Amino acid sequence: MSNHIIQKTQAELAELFRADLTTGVGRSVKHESAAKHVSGEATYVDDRLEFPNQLHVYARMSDRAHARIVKIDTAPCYEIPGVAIAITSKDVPGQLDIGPVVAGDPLLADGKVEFVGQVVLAVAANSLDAARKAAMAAVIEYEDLEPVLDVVDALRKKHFVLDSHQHKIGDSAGALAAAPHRLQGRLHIGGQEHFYLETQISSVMPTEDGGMIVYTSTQNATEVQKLVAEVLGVAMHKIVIDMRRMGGGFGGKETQAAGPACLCAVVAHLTGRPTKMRLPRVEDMQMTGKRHPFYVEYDVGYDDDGLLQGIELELAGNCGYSPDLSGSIVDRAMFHSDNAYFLGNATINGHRCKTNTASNTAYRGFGGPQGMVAIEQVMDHIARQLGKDPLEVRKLNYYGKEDRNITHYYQKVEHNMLAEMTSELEASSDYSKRREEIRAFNAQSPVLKKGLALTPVKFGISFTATFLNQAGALVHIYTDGSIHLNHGGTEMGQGLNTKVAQVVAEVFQVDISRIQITATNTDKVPNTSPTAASSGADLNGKAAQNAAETIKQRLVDFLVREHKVSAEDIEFRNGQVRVRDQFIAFDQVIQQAYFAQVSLSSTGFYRTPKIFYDRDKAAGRPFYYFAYGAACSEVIVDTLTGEYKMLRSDILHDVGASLNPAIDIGQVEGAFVQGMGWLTMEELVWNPKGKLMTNGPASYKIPAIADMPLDLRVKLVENRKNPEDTVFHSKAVGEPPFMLGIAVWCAIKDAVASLADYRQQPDIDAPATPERVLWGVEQMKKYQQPAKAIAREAAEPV
Ligand code: MTE
Ligand code: QUE
Ligand code: MOS
Repeated sequence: MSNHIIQKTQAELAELFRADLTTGVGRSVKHESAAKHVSGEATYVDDRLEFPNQLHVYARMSDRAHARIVKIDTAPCYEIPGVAIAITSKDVPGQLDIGPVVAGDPLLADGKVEFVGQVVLAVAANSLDAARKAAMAAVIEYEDLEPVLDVVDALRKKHFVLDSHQHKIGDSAGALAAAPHRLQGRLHIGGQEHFYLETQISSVMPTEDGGMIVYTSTQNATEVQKLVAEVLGVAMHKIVIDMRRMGGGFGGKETQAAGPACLCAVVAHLTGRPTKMRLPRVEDMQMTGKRHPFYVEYDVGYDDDGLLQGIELELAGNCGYSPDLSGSIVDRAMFHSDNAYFLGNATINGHRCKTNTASNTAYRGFGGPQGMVAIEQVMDHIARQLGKDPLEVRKLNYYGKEDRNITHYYQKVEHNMLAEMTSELEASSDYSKRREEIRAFNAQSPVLKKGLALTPVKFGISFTATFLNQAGALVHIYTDGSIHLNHGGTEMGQGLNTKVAQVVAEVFQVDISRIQITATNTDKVPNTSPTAASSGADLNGKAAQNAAETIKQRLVDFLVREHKVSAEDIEFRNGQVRVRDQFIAFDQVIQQAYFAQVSLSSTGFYRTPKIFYDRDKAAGRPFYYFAYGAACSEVIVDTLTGEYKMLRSDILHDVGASLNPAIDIGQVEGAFVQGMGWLTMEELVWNPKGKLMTNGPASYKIPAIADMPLDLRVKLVENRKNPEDTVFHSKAVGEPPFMLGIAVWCAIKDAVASLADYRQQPDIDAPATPERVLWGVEQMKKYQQPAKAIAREAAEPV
């Protein structure tokens, strides 16, 4: 090995040493792939050079919501030129079921279909076109069965995919009976399509010894590895998953990436040929699960001030046809049905309703948003009954610092920041002044009505399935001083790779350009948890820090021996190492260590401390800590059409000591807009036969630039480290700000409530589409004074 390193003088090195590292933690280092995202050079699975002799797979979907399969004839498929194979459930060599936690998801329909979009058979051909033609040529005969399409219907029939579960604290029945006031209500909360830009895709190459290498867009590499092994009936060590980046995941690639990967693997196994499958958008939208729609019933007791005395909640998640992750998702809805509020006496029942629709799955917030929408509806409802500003009722019910701080699952809420954050946001958003201005505006504006709402977010960080809170990493330093980094997390645009590289840069005190992050790969870091629950940086950052610290300690030990100094004499800083008063460039230290036979590679591991949860008792500390946020949103509603515009949103969000403020602000903005889209414009519509009609961008509307609040002000809480020992005292950011979007939904309801002098709660289910807003307007008109209604008609010529 020749020495290419340019020797610097001691004075030059000393000067470099004193300068600050610009790419460690806490700095707005740009996303590792930012330039490639913009130029189009970032490689996604479909951009990979194709393997010679590759097959394309196309799946034939069920067009029935519930039916027995009487006959499948694949003979006509083979009449299409270029067709290699048509497969049905009978052709799967190993296990057919790919359910992630419990069985229920057959890779290919097995004797029956349970939703429109379920995969019945798949065809592999030389071209996608031939595969599609052939798949459509197959003959499938059904005998229709009665479908269940409505969540309330499923709830009443106790048609569930998993057992119901209860969280209970105190005596809710007694508290409700004794409360000075009591009200009941019900609410439908819609689902949400993930609309990742890159649809589900996998490409599989058969290797030696019956193995497979799988390039796939997944948040959950180990799960895909396990399921591919299971459907092939081989050991996991035969299967390698490689995942460089996703074009968005949002929870939709936690379990649902496995289907295409397994179909490709089966085809590759049966034909010996490399195989690729990419779902066209309309099929992705019908085949894969979405956010769970929820139906909620509430019964609450409160006093004259609006302080909760007791609450009973029924949360019914529409899980679709199979369990998937619905056990944990409805649990998380239950865990977040307090949001920021001390419930006191509470009974919360969570139900997992089975309907004949695609199996609903993880989506940013993982059920938490649905639970929080329920309690925010309750806060609004109480405020309207008492004629109070909803913010007053919210603040009154916040968890306390010293008392009133036990959740309904017996975790104590520590380090609660919401009182201070709410005051700060109230001041910076000019809440009270604008509240007055809006009342005055509405009083003189007969058609256009403004609304305002300030809502909090408290989101529990950790997988509630405690065992998932672990991560691994692998760090190599090569002899030229360049660093190769791998960890168990996956990059989906959220900046995880950048953050983990910043952590390693910080430990070694080197520039981030020295660190190469490589694709997530199951033969480098095994047994990974899904990149989910917002914990990617918390878990993998700590694991990578652990690996880097191990190597650094070896370097220190070596320098101590070599230079006969003590460990305190050694300091790593900005690409240099100071050994007492001598400065050595980092790459030279690495070279010396190599020649001294020091290992320059290490794994790292991390498990979250302090957490435990006993689901049978529904008690414990499922969350390591909470992330907090608050949003204040103003909207204007046209009460003749139900249309509205977002005028302004002010956000204050807590990320502890940010690993990367630019990335974190991007996450807050993106999550807020995605949450707002869910609760306002994104509407899923099925026809009476259970077919999803909103199956493309023309009929399913996600927020675009014109839907942004005209004025959006995002601020991170400053100088507030996470009190827990998280990676450099940061906090998770991926999901919590999604729920800031609730402020927009509440502001729309506020504008409509102005029609009945803020004394009635309009029944506006989510999403608050213009149609629903208009119904809310009609409902409010019933409460208006007759004289006022006449005056209004006179004032508004039609
Ligand atoms: N940001 C982008 N750009 N794309 C995504 O798919 N997924 C979200 C969030 N932010 C997502 C995203 C979801 S659902 C989660 S759980 C977290 O990122 C996962 O990454 P993290 O744990 O590294 O924050
Ligand atoms: C949040 C999450 C997940 C979760 C729990 C959370 C999640 C997830 C699982 C899960 C649970 C049990 C399993 C499993 C996964 O739980 O994403 O494989 O056996 O996958 O609070 O995001
Ligand atoms: Mo996120 S829903 O936990 O992938």
